Amino acid sequence: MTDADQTQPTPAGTPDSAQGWAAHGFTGDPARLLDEGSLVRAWRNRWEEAPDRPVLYDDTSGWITAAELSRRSRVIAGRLLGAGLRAGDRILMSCAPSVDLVVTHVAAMRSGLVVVPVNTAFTRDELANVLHESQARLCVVDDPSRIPEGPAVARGVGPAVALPDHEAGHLDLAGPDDPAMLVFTSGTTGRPKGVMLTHANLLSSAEALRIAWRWTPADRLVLSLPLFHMHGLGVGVHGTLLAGASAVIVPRFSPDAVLDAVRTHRATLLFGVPTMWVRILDSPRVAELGALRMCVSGSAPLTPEAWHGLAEAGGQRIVERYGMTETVMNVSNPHDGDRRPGSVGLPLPGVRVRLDSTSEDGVGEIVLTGPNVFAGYWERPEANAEAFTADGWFRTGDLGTFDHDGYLRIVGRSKDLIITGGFNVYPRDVEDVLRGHPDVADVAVAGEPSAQWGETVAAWVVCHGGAAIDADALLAFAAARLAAYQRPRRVVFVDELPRNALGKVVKSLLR
Ligand code: MLC
Ligand code: AMP
Repeated sequence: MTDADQTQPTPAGTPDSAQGWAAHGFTGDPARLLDEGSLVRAWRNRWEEAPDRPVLYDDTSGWITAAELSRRSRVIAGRLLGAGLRAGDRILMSCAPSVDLVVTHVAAMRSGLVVVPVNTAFTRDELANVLHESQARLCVVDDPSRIPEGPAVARGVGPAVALPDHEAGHLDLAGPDDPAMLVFTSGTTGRPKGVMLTHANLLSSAEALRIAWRWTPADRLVLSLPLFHMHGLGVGVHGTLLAGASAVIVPRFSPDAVLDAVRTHRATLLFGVPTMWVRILDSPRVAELGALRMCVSGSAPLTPEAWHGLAEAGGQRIVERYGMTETVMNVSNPHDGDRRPGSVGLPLPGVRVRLDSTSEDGVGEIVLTGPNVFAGYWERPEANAEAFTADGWFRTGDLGTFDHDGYLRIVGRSKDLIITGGFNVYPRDVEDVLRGHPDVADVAVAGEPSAQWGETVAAWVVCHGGAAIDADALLAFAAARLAAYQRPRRVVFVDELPRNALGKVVKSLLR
């Protein structure tokens, strides 16, 4: 699953992905995306080419150069290896964005460890669930009280990992097929699924973006995304280091904070989720976007209204792109040429895209293959069997259509998922929690449209006969068990839930 399979036939009517690659400025063999072998070796090459170049900034650390990143990550790698961690061991990280956190992430990858990034909003129970599944040997957290007791846990305190110093020895030994990250897609109830990403997955995707977005050492990214998801880490951090460029880390997003950073540091790039772009559009400072070379939106749909608003008020034709934890980045609007509102664009270099089970109106499930596609779910053979087609392409669970010239539009999802502000909420997780309330007889959770958040979480609840429960009490119950972004914003009490002949709730009838 790590090699792009160029021999697969594609059904008639499927655009040739290689034409998309050409539109992004890439021709030839996708294997070329892996020329540097692994992400860590590629980074090291950049540091050696220009050791004095500034690479990372935050208000606490100031600027650090490539040579300092190389040196500091070696120090932390020594501490991790000195604590007994070995290549392939998992290291859980759940911290606010900072230069120190990036240094630790780089150190772990250079040591051949497998980084398990975890949402900082997760409750203690959610974190315990991921810890249990991943069997991480070390946890790097801002707040050690979030880590449950467990014999296999050595505590790192703070992103700078307070462990004894130790000689690191040889680093950057990981090969393309070695695991680099294990990312859990949900942690609330049941068994979360861990996405195994190899060094080749991460390198090929970052390299495809470097080419497509004309990312050069002259670029400076304002990075105000969480560093536990593909958007902030796989695109923002990995892409910056691969391009030999620089990033200014703004740990707490606000339009003023990012626009101040753009101005102060003469930035060229800004990446965000649609909620961020909508907030910037509402800011009186939106015209300051004009100072940037390129703005990118992803993780959830950007409405054409917001796209046009940002073009008019901000002078930016936003590049919308489409990614996923399992596949890093898949499709992007082109740097040169038509950037089409409402479309996610053309397949990125190395990625082949087709639609399966297409209906008469041209809507089908988006399936794809390429060197970006993950190595499978951690210890979940049954989930792997469902996730791939008979010919080995990954089923995204997203529904799409192609424009006549091969531009992809995402028109819906076949998976039961709510995306709010760029964070994924699995309705099942929220339903399981609410069902745990003694007065709740039945419950269904679904997304409701929201101009700012894209979708918000809502719950339809049936109470046991005679039970007198109010929405506030139920929300307080949920608040103790769910991360803030997972909590319902609205509770609707109903006598019964609409079900089909098979007894399944018909969510479209709830709203
Ligand atoms: C925060 N809250 C959210 C929320 N974020 N609720 C729903 N959805 C969200 N996304 C909660 C807060 O905890 C708070 O709750 C209340 O909403 C208001 O908070 P806020 O201050 O207005 O929000 P803020 O902290 O500013 O966060 C908004 C945001 C953040 C947009 C900056 O959500 C964010 O960083 N999103 C980015 C997510 C991301 O990186 N996704 C990438 C996934 S990778 P209370 O109870 O305290 O009032 C992926 C692949 C790909 O999908 O293609 O990229
Ligand atoms: P995650 O598992 O958090 O990586 O979320 C991946 C999902 O985000 C995808 O399967 C899509 O449903 C959604 N997504 C990402 N980018 C876009 C986009 N530009 N437009 C619409 N949906 C998107």
